[in-house]
Amino acid sequence: DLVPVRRALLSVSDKTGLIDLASALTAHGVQLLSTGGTAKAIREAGLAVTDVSEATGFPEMMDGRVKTLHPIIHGGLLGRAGIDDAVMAEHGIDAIDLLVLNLYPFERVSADPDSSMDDIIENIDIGGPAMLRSAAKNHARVAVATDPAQYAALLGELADNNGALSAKTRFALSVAAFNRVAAYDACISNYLSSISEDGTRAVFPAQENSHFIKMMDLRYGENPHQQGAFYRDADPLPGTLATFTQLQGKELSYNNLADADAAWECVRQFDAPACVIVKHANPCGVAVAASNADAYEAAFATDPTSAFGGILAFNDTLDEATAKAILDRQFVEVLIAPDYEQGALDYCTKKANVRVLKIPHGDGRNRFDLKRIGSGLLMQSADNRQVGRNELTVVSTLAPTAAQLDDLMFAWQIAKYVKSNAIVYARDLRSIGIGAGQMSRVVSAKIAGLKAEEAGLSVPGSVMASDAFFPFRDGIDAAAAAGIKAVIQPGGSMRDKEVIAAADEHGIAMVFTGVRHFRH
Ligand code: 93A
Repeated sequence: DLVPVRRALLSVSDKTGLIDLASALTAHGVQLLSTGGTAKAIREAGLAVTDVSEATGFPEMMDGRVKTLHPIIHGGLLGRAGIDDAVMAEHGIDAIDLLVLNLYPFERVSADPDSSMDDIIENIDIGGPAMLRSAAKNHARVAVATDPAQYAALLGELADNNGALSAKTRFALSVAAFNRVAAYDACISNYLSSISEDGTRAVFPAQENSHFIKMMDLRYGENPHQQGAFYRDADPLPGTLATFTQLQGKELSYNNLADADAAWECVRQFDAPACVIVKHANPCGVAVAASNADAYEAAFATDPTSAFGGILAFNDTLDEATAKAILDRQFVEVLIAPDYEQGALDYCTKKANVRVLKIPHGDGRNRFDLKRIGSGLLMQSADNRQVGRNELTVVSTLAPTAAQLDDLMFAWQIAKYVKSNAIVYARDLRSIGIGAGQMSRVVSAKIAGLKAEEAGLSVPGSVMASDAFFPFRDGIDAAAAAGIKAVIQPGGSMRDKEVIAAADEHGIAMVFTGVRHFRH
Protein backbone atom coordinates (compact mmCIF):
# COMPACT_ATOMS: atom_id res chain seq x y z
CA ASP A 1 0.00 0.00 0.00
CA LEU A 2 2.54 2.56 -1.16
CA VAL A 3 1.58 6.24 -1.44
CA PRO A 4 3.91 8.49 -3.44
CA VAL A 5 5.09 11.68 -1.77
CA ARG A 6 4.56 14.61 -4.14
CA ARG A 7 4.09 17.54 -1.79
CA ALA A 8 5.58 18.01 1.68
CA LEU A 9 5.04 20.64 4.36
CA LEU A 10 8.13 21.40 6.43
CA SER A 11 7.71 23.42 9.63
CA VAL A 12 10.43 22.88 12.19
CA SER A 13 11.67 24.70 15.27
CA ASP A 14 14.68 22.40 15.53
CA LYS A 15 16.34 22.88 12.16
CA THR A 16 18.77 19.95 12.68
CA GLY A 17 19.05 17.91 9.45
CA LEU A 18 16.58 20.19 7.69
CA ILE A 19 18.69 21.09 4.66
CA ASP A 20 19.81 17.50 3.98
CA LEU A 21 16.19 16.43 4.21
CA ALA A 22 14.92 19.26 1.98
CA SER A 23 17.51 18.58 -0.71
CA ALA A 24 16.85 14.82 -0.67
CA LEU A 25 13.10 15.48 -0.99
CA THR A 26 13.77 17.94 -3.82
CA ALA A 27 15.87 15.29 -5.55
CA HIS A 28 12.83 12.95 -5.37
CA GLY A 29 10.82 15.67 -7.12
CA VAL A 30 8.85 16.53 -3.99
CA GLN A 31 7.37 20.05 -3.90
CA LEU A 32 8.19 21.86 -0.66
CA LEU A 33 5.85 24.06 1.32
CA SER A 34 7.07 25.77 4.46
CA THR A 35 6.49 28.27 7.29
CA GLY A 36 8.50 31.50 7.68
CA GLY A 37 11.74 30.53 9.43
CA THR A 38 11.90 27.07 7.88
CA ALA A 39 11.23 28.44 4.35
CA LYS A 40 13.93 31.04 4.83
CA ALA A 41 16.52 28.40 5.82
CA ILE A 42 15.59 26.21 2.83
CA ARG A 43 15.71 29.13 0.42
CA GLU A 44 19.09 30.23 1.77
CA ALA A 45 20.38 26.75 0.97
CA GLY A 46 19.42 27.40 -2.67
CA LEU A 47 16.38 25.11 -2.76
CA ALA A 48 12.93 25.94 -4.13
CA VAL A 49 10.14 26.31 -1.56
CA THR A 50 6.66 27.84 -1.43
CA ASP A 51 5.65 29.85 1.63
CA VAL A 52 2.55 28.69 3.47
CA SER A 53 1.36 32.30 3.41
CA GLU A 54 1.50 32.24 -0.37
CA ALA A 55 -0.49 28.99 -0.49
CA THR A 56 -3.16 30.27 1.95
CA GLY A 57 -3.27 33.86 0.73
CA PHE A 58 -2.96 34.94 4.37
CA PRO A 59 0.17 36.41 5.93
CA GLU A 60 1.60 34.86 9.09
CA MET A 61 0.18 37.10 11.81
CA MET A 62 0.12 37.85 15.53
CA ASP A 63 3.86 37.18 15.87
CA GLY A 64 3.42 33.76 14.32
CA ARG A 65 0.52 32.67 16.51
CA VAL A 66 -1.50 32.18 13.34
CA LYS A 67 0.48 30.76 10.41
CA THR A 68 -0.90 27.42 9.34
CA LEU A 69 -4.37 27.38 10.91
CA HIS A 70 -6.15 27.50 7.55
CA PRO A 71 -8.41 25.14 5.51
CA ILE A 72 -5.86 25.14 2.66
CA ILE A 73 -3.39 23.51 5.05
CA HIS A 74 -5.68 21.34 7.16
CA GLY A 75 -7.74 20.36 4.12
CA GLY A 76 -4.51 19.38 2.37
CA LEU A 77 -3.57 17.15 5.32
CA LEU A 78 -7.03 15.74 6.15
CA GLY A 79 -8.48 15.22 2.65
CA ARG A 80 -9.15 11.53 1.93
CA ALA A 81 -8.02 9.96 -1.33
CA GLY A 82 -11.00 8.92 -3.43
CA ILE A 83 -13.54 10.59 -1.10
CA ASP A 84 -12.61 14.26 -0.84
CA ASP A 85 -11.08 14.82 -4.29
CA ALA A 86 -14.04 16.78 -5.64
CA VAL A 87 -14.39 19.09 -2.65
CA MET A 88 -10.64 19.69 -2.62
CA ALA A 89 -10.70 20.61 -6.30
CA GLU A 90 -13.74 22.88 -5.75
CA HIS A 91 -11.87 24.87 -3.06
CA GLY A 92 -8.43 24.76 -4.63
CA ILE A 93 -6.95 22.56 -1.90
CA ASP A 94 -3.83 20.64 -2.92
CA ALA A 95 -3.03 17.42 -1.08
CA ILE A 96 -0.06 17.39 1.33
CA ASP A 97 1.46 13.88 1.50
CA LEU A 98 4.20 14.40 4.06
CA LEU A 99 4.39 16.63 7.13
CA VAL A 100 7.75 17.21 8.74
CA LEU A 101 7.29 19.19 11.92
CA ASN A 102 8.77 19.61 15.32
CA LEU A 103 7.13 21.69 17.96
CA TYR A 104 8.03 24.91 19.72
CA PRO A 105 10.51 23.93 22.49
CA PHE A 106 8.07 24.27 25.38
CA GLU A 107 9.86 21.58 27.42
CA ARG A 108 13.20 23.39 27.26
CA VAL A 109 11.88 26.93 27.73
CA SER A 110 9.59 26.04 30.66
CA ALA A 111 12.44 24.18 32.42
CA ASP A 112 14.76 27.17 32.14
CA PRO A 113 14.56 29.25 35.35
CA ASP A 114 15.52 32.36 33.34
CA SER A 115 12.46 32.14 31.06
CA SER A 116 9.75 34.74 31.55
CA MET A 117 6.13 33.72 31.83
CA ASP A 118 5.45 35.40 28.45
CA ASP A 119 8.24 33.38 26.85
CA ILE A 120 6.86 30.17 28.22
CA ILE A 121 3.32 30.91 27.08
CA GLU A 122 4.50 31.89 23.57
CA ASN A 123 6.20 28.49 23.37
CA ILE A 124 2.90 26.66 23.63
CA ASP A 125 2.60 25.44 20.06
CA ILE A 126 -0.96 25.47 18.71
CA GLY A 127 -0.66 25.13 14.95
CA GLY A 128 2.01 22.45 15.23
CA PRO A 129 0.05 19.90 17.27
CA ALA A 130 -3.04 20.67 15.13
CA MET A 131 -1.13 19.76 11.98
CA LEU A 132 0.45 16.70 13.63
CA ARG A 133 -3.02 15.47 14.58
CA SER A 134 -4.44 16.15 11.10
CA ALA A 135 -1.60 14.29 9.40
CA ALA A 136 -1.55 11.44 11.92
CA LYS A 137 -5.32 10.98 11.73
CA ASN A 138 -5.06 10.73 7.94
CA HIS A 139 -2.25 8.15 7.98
CA ALA A 140 -4.16 6.24 5.28
CA ARG A 141 -2.66 8.80 2.90
CA VAL A 142 -0.25 11.07 4.81
CA ALA A 143 3.10 10.46 6.53
CA VAL A 144 4.30 12.57 9.46
CA ALA A 145 7.73 13.03 11.05
CA THR A 146 8.20 14.83 14.38
CA ASP A 147 11.89 14.35 15.10
CA PRO A 148 15.16 14.75 13.12
CA ALA A 149 16.06 11.23 14.35
CA GLN A 150 13.37 9.90 11.99
CA TYR A 151 14.67 11.57 8.82
CA ALA A 152 17.29 8.97 7.82
CA ALA A 153 14.87 6.01 7.86
CA LEU A 154 12.26 8.10 6.05
CA LEU A 155 14.67 9.02 3.25
CA GLY A 156 15.92 5.44 3.08
CA GLU A 157 12.40 4.18 2.46
CA LEU A 158 11.67 6.90 -0.11
CA ALA A 159 14.83 5.84 -1.98
CA ASP A 160 13.89 2.13 -1.81
CA ASN A 161 10.30 2.71 -2.93
CA ASN A 162 10.96 5.21 -5.67
CA GLY A 163 9.58 8.20 -3.74
CA ALA A 164 6.72 6.43 -1.93
CA LEU A 165 6.04 5.34 1.68
CA SER A 166 4.37 2.14 2.92
CA ALA A 167 1.17 1.88 4.99
CA LYS A 168 3.20 0.24 7.76
CA THR A 169 5.54 3.23 7.97
CA ARG A 170 2.71 5.76 7.81
CA PHE A 171 0.91 3.98 10.66
CA ALA A 172 4.05 3.75 12.82
CA LEU A 173 4.75 7.45 12.21
CA SER A 174 1.15 8.30 13.09
CA VAL A 175 1.42 6.51 16.46
CA ALA A 176 4.72 8.26 17.15
CA ALA A 177 3.13 11.63 16.32
CA PHE A 178 0.18 11.09 18.68
CA ASN A 179 2.63 10.01 21.41
CA ARG A 180 4.64 13.14 20.83
CA VAL A 181 1.55 15.37 21.07
CA ALA A 182 0.42 13.55 24.25
CA ALA A 183 3.83 14.01 25.92
CA TYR A 184 3.93 17.66 24.83
CA ASP A 185 0.47 18.38 26.22
CA ALA A 186 1.31 16.52 29.44
CA CYS A 187 4.33 18.77 29.86
CA ILE A 188 2.22 21.90 29.37
CA SER A 189 -0.47 20.73 31.78
CA ASN A 190 2.13 19.62 34.37
CA TYR A 191 3.89 22.93 34.16
CA LEU A 192 0.76 25.06 34.38
CA SER A 193 -0.60 22.87 37.20
CA SER A 194 2.54 23.47 39.21
CA ILE A 195 2.40 27.27 39.24
CA SER A 196 0.00 29.95 40.42
CA GLU A 197 -1.42 32.56 38.03
CA ASP A 198 1.44 34.93 38.90
CA GLY A 199 3.98 32.30 37.86
CA THR A 200 5.21 31.30 41.33
CA ARG A 201 5.73 27.59 41.91
CA ALA A 202 3.16 25.78 44.04
CA VAL A 203 4.41 23.11 46.48
CA PHE A 204 1.81 20.65 45.25
CA PRO A 205 0.53 20.69 41.67
CA ALA A 206 -3.14 21.53 41.13
CA GLN A 207 -3.44 18.09 39.55
CA GLU A 208 -1.29 15.03 40.07
CA ASN A 209 -0.59 14.27 36.45
CA SER A 210 3.11 13.68 36.22
CA HIS A 211 4.13 11.88 33.09
CA PHE A 212 5.36 8.37 33.87
CA ILE A 213 6.98 6.17 31.28
CA LYS A 214 6.39 2.45 31.39
CA MET A 215 9.63 0.55 31.79
CA MET A 216 8.32 -2.99 32.05
CA ASP A 217 5.51 -5.32 32.89
CA LEU A 218 6.35 -7.35 35.99
CA ARG A 219 5.59 -11.04 36.33
CA TYR A 220 3.09 -10.14 39.03
CA GLY A 221 2.52 -7.59 41.78
CA GLU A 222 3.16 -7.93 45.50
CA ASN A 223 1.41 -11.35 45.28
CA PRO A 224 0.96 -13.73 42.35
CA HIS A 225 -2.76 -12.95 42.00
CA GLN A 226 -1.94 -9.25 41.49
CA GLN A 227 -0.59 -7.80 38.26
CA GLY A 228 2.34 -5.41 38.27
CA ALA A 229 4.30 -3.00 36.14
CA PHE A 230 7.14 -0.54 36.69
CA TYR A 231 6.95 3.07 35.50
CA ARG A 232 9.51 5.75 35.95
CA ASP A 233 9.44 9.52 35.75
CA ALA A 234 9.93 10.88 32.25
CA ASP A 235 13.11 12.44 33.56
CA PRO A 236 14.48 10.24 36.39
CA LEU A 237 16.67 12.02 38.95
CA PRO A 238 20.38 11.09 38.95
CA GLY A 239 21.34 8.68 41.70
CA THR A 240 17.82 7.27 42.20
CA LEU A 241 16.80 3.64 41.70
CA ALA A 242 14.96 4.43 38.45
CA THR A 243 18.30 5.05 36.72
CA PHE A 244 19.44 1.44 37.21
CA THR A 245 20.83 -0.86 34.55
CA GLN A 246 20.43 -4.57 35.06
CA LEU A 247 23.73 -6.28 34.23
CA GLN A 248 22.54 -9.86 34.70
CA GLY A 249 20.00 -12.08 36.38
CA LYS A 250 16.36 -13.06 36.38
CA GLU A 251 13.54 -10.70 35.61
CA LEU A 252 13.02 -8.16 38.43
CA SER A 253 9.87 -8.58 40.51
CA TYR A 254 7.62 -5.99 42.12
CA ASN A 255 9.01 -6.81 45.59
CA ASN A 256 12.59 -6.79 44.27
CA LEU A 257 12.17 -3.22 43.05
CA ALA A 258 10.46 -2.01 46.23
CA ASP A 259 13.18 -3.58 48.41
CA ALA A 260 15.97 -2.43 46.10
CA ASP A 261 14.75 1.15 46.53
CA ALA A 262 14.82 0.87 50.33
CA ALA A 263 18.30 -0.71 50.29
CA TRP A 264 19.75 1.80 47.84
CA GLU A 265 18.23 4.87 49.52
CA CYS A 266 19.64 3.71 52.87
CA VAL A 267 23.13 2.85 51.64
CA ARG A 268 23.64 5.98 49.53
CA GLN A 269 23.49 8.12 52.69
CA PHE A 270 26.92 6.94 53.84
CA ASP A 271 30.30 8.22 52.65
CA ALA A 272 32.53 5.36 53.82
CA PRO A 273 32.02 1.86 52.33
CA ALA A 274 28.67 0.57 53.56
CA CYS A 275 26.45 -2.45 53.08
CA VAL A 276 22.68 -2.61 53.61
CA ILE A 277 20.76 -5.88 53.51
CA VAL A 278 17.00 -5.54 53.08
CA LYS A 279 14.29 -8.12 53.64
CA HIS A 280 10.56 -7.38 53.38
CA ALA A 281 11.19 -3.66 52.94
CA ASN A 282 13.28 -3.37 56.13
CA PRO A 283 17.04 -3.29 56.63
CA CYS A 284 17.98 -6.47 58.51
CA GLY A 285 21.67 -5.62 58.64
CA VAL A 286 23.66 -2.44 58.02
CA ALA A 287 27.32 -1.63 58.50
CA VAL A 288 29.90 1.00 57.61
CA ALA A 289 33.52 -0.17 57.51
CA ALA A 290 36.93 0.30 55.93
CA SER A 291 36.05 -1.99 53.01
CA ASN A 292 33.06 -3.54 51.25
CA ALA A 293 34.08 -6.94 52.55
CA ASP A 294 34.13 -5.81 56.18
CA ALA A 295 30.86 -3.90 55.76
CA TYR A 296 29.21 -6.99 54.28
CA GLU A 297 30.50 -9.32 57.04
CA ALA A 298 29.19 -7.01 59.75
CA ALA A 299 25.84 -6.37 58.04
CA PHE A 300 25.34 -10.09 57.47
CA ALA A 301 26.20 -10.95 61.07
CA THR A 302 23.29 -8.86 62.42
CA ASP A 303 20.71 -11.30 61.18
CA PRO A 304 22.04 -14.18 59.05
CA THR A 305 18.63 -15.86 58.97
CA SER A 306 16.88 -12.85 57.43
CA ALA A 307 19.81 -12.04 55.12
CA PHE A 308 19.07 -15.25 53.22
CA GLY A 309 17.42 -14.24 49.92
CA GLY A 310 18.00 -10.58 50.74
CA ILE A 311 18.59 -7.48 48.67
CA LEU A 312 22.19 -6.31 49.16
CA ALA A 313 23.25 -2.76 48.40
CA PHE A 314 26.74 -1.22 48.44
CA ASN A 315 27.66 2.43 48.01
CA ASP A 316 31.10 1.69 46.54
CA THR A 317 32.41 -0.25 43.51
CA LEU A 318 31.91 -3.92 44.32
CA ASP A 319 35.16 -5.87 44.24
CA GLU A 320 35.68 -9.49 43.27
CA ALA A 321 36.59 -10.73 46.76
CA THR A 322 33.40 -9.33 48.29
CA ALA A 323 31.25 -10.66 45.44
CA LYS A 324 32.81 -14.08 46.03
CA ALA A 325 32.30 -13.88 49.81
CA ILE A 326 28.62 -13.07 49.31
CA LEU A 327 27.76 -15.54 46.60
CA ASP A 328 29.66 -18.45 48.15
CA ARG A 329 27.80 -17.98 51.39
CA GLN A 330 24.23 -16.97 50.75
CA PHE A 331 21.28 -16.84 48.38
CA VAL A 332 20.86 -13.28 47.04
CA GLU A 333 17.84 -11.86 45.23
CA VAL A 334 19.36 -8.56 44.10
CA LEU A 335 22.83 -7.06 44.26
CA ILE A 336 23.16 -3.26 43.92
CA ALA A 337 26.26 -1.09 43.59
CA PRO A 338 27.28 2.10 41.80
CA ASP A 339 29.79 0.01 39.82
CA TYR A 340 31.48 -3.38 39.69
CA GLU A 341 35.00 -4.66 39.18
CA GLN A 342 35.09 -6.88 36.10
CA GLY A 343 36.16 -9.77 38.33
CA ALA A 344 33.06 -9.27 40.49
CA LEU A 345 30.82 -9.38 37.43
CA ASP A 346 32.57 -12.48 36.12
CA TYR A 347 32.03 -14.17 39.47
CA CYS A 348 28.34 -13.23 39.45
CA THR A 349 27.80 -15.16 36.21
CA LYS A 350 28.29 -18.34 38.27
CA LYS A 351 24.98 -17.48 39.93
CA ALA A 352 23.10 -16.57 36.78
CA ASN A 353 19.80 -15.89 38.58
CA VAL A 354 21.16 -13.14 40.81
CA ARG A 355 19.90 -9.80 39.57
CA VAL A 356 22.82 -7.39 39.41
CA LEU A 357 21.92 -3.71 39.27
CA LYS A 358 24.22 -0.80 38.64
CA ILE A 359 23.06 2.61 39.90
CA PRO A 360 25.53 5.45 39.32
CA HIS A 361 25.76 7.92 42.19
CA GLY A 362 24.00 11.27 41.79
CA ASP A 363 22.43 13.84 44.07
CA GLY A 364 18.82 13.52 42.88
CA ARG A 365 16.18 13.14 45.59
CA ASN A 366 12.60 12.32 44.82
CA ARG A 367 10.41 15.33 45.65
CA PHE A 368 7.10 13.64 46.36
CA ASP A 369 5.76 10.46 47.89
CA LEU A 370 2.44 9.09 46.71
CA LYS A 371 0.21 6.57 48.40
CA ARG A 372 -3.08 5.25 47.12
CA ILE A 373 -5.99 5.11 49.57
CA GLY A 374 -9.43 4.03 48.37
CA SER A 375 -10.14 6.07 45.25
CA GLY A 376 -7.86 8.80 46.52
CA LEU A 377 -4.24 9.73 46.63
CA LEU A 378 -2.20 10.88 49.59
CA MET A 379 0.64 13.11 48.57
CA GLN A 380 3.50 14.48 50.63
CA SER A 381 6.93 15.93 50.05
CA ALA A 382 9.44 13.09 50.41
CA ASP A 383 11.30 12.60 53.71
CA ASN A 384 14.61 14.01 52.54
CA ARG A 385 15.49 15.46 55.93
CA GLN A 386 18.95 14.50 57.12
CA VAL A 387 19.71 15.46 60.70
CA GLY A 388 23.19 16.91 61.19
CA ARG A 389 25.34 16.34 64.26
CA ASN A 390 25.08 20.03 65.13
CA GLU A 391 21.30 19.67 65.44
CA LEU A 392 21.49 17.20 68.32
CA THR A 393 20.63 18.31 71.83
CA VAL A 394 22.08 16.40 74.75
CA VAL A 395 19.23 16.12 77.29
CA SER A 396 20.74 13.66 79.79
CA THR A 397 23.24 14.48 82.55
CA LEU A 398 25.75 12.22 80.86
CA ALA A 399 26.97 13.33 77.43
CA PRO A 400 27.68 10.68 74.77
CA THR A 401 31.34 9.91 74.04
CA ALA A 402 32.72 10.67 70.57
CA ALA A 403 32.44 6.99 69.59
CA GLN A 404 28.88 6.83 70.92
CA LEU A 405 28.02 9.93 68.95
CA ASP A 406 29.23 8.24 65.73
CA ASP A 407 27.12 5.20 66.55
CA LEU A 408 24.09 7.35 67.43
CA MET A 409 24.23 9.14 64.07
CA PHE A 410 24.69 5.80 62.29
CA ALA A 411 21.75 4.19 64.12
CA TRP A 412 19.61 7.24 63.38
CA GLN A 413 20.38 6.99 59.64
CA ILE A 414 19.25 3.36 59.68
CA ALA A 415 16.13 4.01 61.76
CA LYS A 416 14.90 6.37 59.03
CA TYR A 417 14.64 3.36 56.68
CA VAL A 418 13.03 0.96 59.17
CA LYS A 419 9.24 0.71 59.22
CA SER A 420 7.68 2.29 62.31
CA ASN A 421 7.84 1.68 65.18
CA ALA A 422 11.57 1.47 64.48
CA ILE A 423 14.22 0.60 67.04
CA VAL A 424 17.85 0.15 66.01
CA TYR A 425 20.63 -1.12 68.28
CA ALA A 426 24.12 -0.38 66.94
CA ARG A 427 27.75 -0.47 68.00
CA ASP A 428 31.00 0.28 66.14
CA LEU A 429 29.06 1.42 63.05
CA ARG A 430 27.24 -1.87 62.64
CA SER A 431 23.69 -2.85 63.45
CA ILE A 432 23.35 -5.17 66.44
CA GLY A 433 19.59 -5.64 66.40
CA ILE A 434 16.68 -4.08 64.48
CA GLY A 435 13.05 -4.07 65.58
CA ALA A 436 10.60 -3.03 62.85
CA GLY A 437 6.95 -2.51 62.11
CA GLN A 438 5.50 -3.05 65.57
CA MET A 439 2.44 -1.29 66.89
CA SER A 440 4.19 -0.55 70.17
CA ARG A 441 7.68 0.90 70.54
CA VAL A 442 8.57 -1.20 73.55
CA VAL A 443 7.93 -4.41 71.60
CA SER A 444 10.16 -3.15 68.76
CA ALA A 445 12.89 -2.65 71.37
CA LYS A 446 12.35 -6.17 72.69
CA ILE A 447 12.61 -7.53 69.16
CA ALA A 448 15.86 -5.65 68.56
CA GLY A 449 17.26 -7.32 71.68
CA LEU A 450 15.93 -10.71 70.63
CA LYS A 451 17.53 -10.36 67.20
CA ALA A 452 20.88 -9.51 68.75
CA GLU A 453 20.64 -12.52 71.05
CA GLU A 454 19.73 -14.83 68.15
CA ALA A 455 22.72 -13.59 66.17
CA GLY A 456 24.99 -14.03 69.17
CA LEU A 457 25.80 -10.32 69.30
CA SER A 458 26.09 -8.75 72.71
CA VAL A 459 24.03 -5.64 73.29
CA PRO A 460 25.81 -4.17 76.33
CA GLY A 461 27.67 -1.05 75.26
CA SER A 462 25.44 -0.47 72.22
CA VAL A 463 23.43 2.63 71.37
CA MET A 464 19.74 2.79 70.47
CA ALA A 465 17.85 4.87 67.90
CA SER A 466 14.11 5.33 67.93
CA ASP A 467 12.31 6.85 64.90
CA ALA A 468 9.82 8.66 67.14
CA PHE A 469 9.68 9.74 70.76
CA PHE A 470 9.23 7.36 73.69
CA PRO A 471 5.73 7.91 75.08
CA PHE A 472 6.69 6.26 78.40
CA ARG A 473 9.84 5.42 80.31
CA ASP A 474 9.32 1.67 79.79
CA GLY A 475 11.25 1.75 76.48
CA ILE A 476 14.28 3.24 78.26
CA ASP A 477 14.00 0.81 81.17
CA ALA A 478 13.97 -2.12 78.72
CA ALA A 479 16.96 -0.66 76.86
CA ALA A 480 18.89 -0.22 80.09
CA ALA A 481 18.17 -3.80 81.08
CA ALA A 482 19.63 -4.90 77.74
CA GLY A 483 22.79 -2.83 78.35
CA ILE A 484 22.16 0.15 76.02
CA LYS A 485 24.47 3.06 76.90
CA ALA A 486 23.20 5.91 74.68
CA VAL A 487 19.91 6.81 73.00
CA ILE A 488 18.96 9.01 70.05
CA GLN A 489 15.32 9.96 69.57
CA PRO A 490 13.26 12.97 68.42
CA GLY A 491 11.94 13.95 71.85
CA GLY A 492 8.73 15.93 72.11
CA SER A 493 6.67 13.57 74.28
CA MET A 494 4.42 14.87 77.05
CA ARG A 495 6.50 12.65 79.32
CA ASP A 496 9.97 13.71 78.09
CA LYS A 497 10.86 14.62 81.67
CA GLU A 498 10.05 11.13 82.90
CA VAL A 499 11.96 9.58 79.97
CA ILE A 500 15.05 11.76 80.59
CA ALA A 501 14.89 10.93 84.30
CA ALA A 502 14.88 7.23 83.38
CA ALA A 503 17.99 7.74 81.21
CA ASP A 504 19.76 9.57 84.05
CA GLU A 505 18.79 6.86 86.52
CA HIS A 506 20.35 4.19 84.30
CA GLY A 507 23.43 6.26 83.40
CA ILE A 508 22.35 6.43 79.75
CA ALA A 509 23.37 9.36 77.54
CA MET A 510 20.42 10.69 75.55
CA VAL A 511 20.23 13.11 72.60
CA PHE A 512 17.16 14.62 70.92
CA THR A 513 17.02 15.25 67.16
CA GLY A 514 13.83 17.27 67.14
CA VAL A 515 13.00 15.39 63.91
CA ARG A 516 10.80 12.34 63.52
CA HIS A 517 11.13 9.72 60.77
CA PHE A 518 7.91 7.72 60.64
CA ARG A 519 7.93 5.31 57.71
CA HIS A 520 4.94 3.09 56.96
O1 93A B 1 2.21 29.75 16.80
S1 93A B 1 1.67 28.52 16.34
O2 93A B 1 0.99 27.78 17.30
N1 93A B 1 0.65 28.78 15.12
C1 93A B 1 0.69 28.20 13.94
O3 93A B 1 -0.22 28.39 13.13
C2 93A B 1 1.82 27.36 13.61
N2 93A B 1 2.13 26.70 12.49
C3 93A B 1 3.32 26.09 12.69
N3 93A B 1 2.89 27.65 15.78
C4 93A B 1 2.87 27.14 14.52
N4 93A B 1 3.79 26.37 13.90
C5 93A B 1 5.09 25.99 14.50
O4 93A B 1 6.06 26.88 13.96
C6 93A B 1 5.60 24.62 14.17
O5 93A B 1 5.15 23.62 15.06
C7 93A B 1 7.11 24.79 14.22
O6 93A B 1 7.58 24.46 15.51
C8 93A B 1 7.35 26.28 14.02
C9 93A B 1 8.13 26.55 12.76
O7 93A B 1 8.17 27.90 12.51
P1 93A B 1 9.24 28.55 11.51
O8 93A B 1 9.19 27.77 10.27
O9 93A B 1 8.82 29.97 11.34
O10 93A B 1 10.59 28.44 12.19
